[in-house]
Amino acid sequence: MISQLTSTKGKTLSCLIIAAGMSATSSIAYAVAAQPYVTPRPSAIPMPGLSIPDPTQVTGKEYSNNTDEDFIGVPDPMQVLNWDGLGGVTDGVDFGTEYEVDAIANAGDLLFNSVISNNSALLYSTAADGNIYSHGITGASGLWATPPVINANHAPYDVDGLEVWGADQPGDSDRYSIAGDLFGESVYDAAGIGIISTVDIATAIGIPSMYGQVDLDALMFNSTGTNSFDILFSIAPIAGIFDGGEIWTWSSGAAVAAFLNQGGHVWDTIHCVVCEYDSVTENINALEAVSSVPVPAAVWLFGSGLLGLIGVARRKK
Ligand SMILES: [Ca+2]
Ligand SMILES: [Ca+2]
Ligand SMILES: [Ca+2]
Ligand SMILES: [Ca+2]
Repeated sequence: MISQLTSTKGKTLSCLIIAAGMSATSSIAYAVAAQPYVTPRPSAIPMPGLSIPDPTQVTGKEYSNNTDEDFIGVPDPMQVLNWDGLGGVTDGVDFGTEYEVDAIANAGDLLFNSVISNNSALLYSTAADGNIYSHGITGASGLWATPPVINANHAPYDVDGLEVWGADQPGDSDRYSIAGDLFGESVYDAAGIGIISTVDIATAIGIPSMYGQVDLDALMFNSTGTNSFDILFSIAPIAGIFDGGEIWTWSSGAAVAAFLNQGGHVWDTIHCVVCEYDSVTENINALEAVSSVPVPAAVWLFGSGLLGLIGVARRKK
């Protein structure tokens, strides 16, 4: 059956069938037939506002699991995944082969200024948690995406990096951090060059001598010049000081960072993250923003339905 499909129907489909075939014999994790990745609509520019579109309406979605894996769930350090919001996943950018990626962003995150001025909803995940939550500009919290919606083939155990609104191709996530902030760097560019150090982050949050304990674990990024930027970030917990649920905004030219003020409150240490939507822990380990899309949802729903019909028609031939 596999060879028949391979000879008549091209590489992508045959690979999916083979992956599904393997699942039946080699691992319970692959017992579900592979969900094909559906190429989404073209990149869109979101508009600030009250609206919180669902994942199927948001373009260019990427995530990182903890621990890093490829699209069928095989461990693969520094591999980032594209997800279509219908359960389909494919490999995205791969930053290397050695370390665990624990934060991703684009150099020009589209809603950066909008979310820090409370004109867009925040998206976040917490540690040991595969869900993604939304926090609207009025303070309403919601569950934005569950693990099976993110990846029906291999539900993420812990989403630890999130990026949306980019192009549907590898390379949209071009800023990242690695677990533990090894080598004294908190943020790397796409070439693997450290551009924000642990000393920079420690100094900005008021603990300069403790830079060795800093591990940036969630990031949004906004370039403002060749060597200048604004960032939104969280760090892993530091016992007795930070619980990891803090979200700071910091400009490269500023002496200190400030806690984000979004959705009716400040995201400081006192704020209870778990109380927002029964998240698993206080530690926020993925950050993004979401807002209205500039076309009616019905158009995209129609488009998705059309793609589905084309797929069915092809399979019946
Ligand atoms: Ca990861
Ligand atoms: Ca998580
Ligand atoms: Ca890190
Ligand atoms: Ca954190």
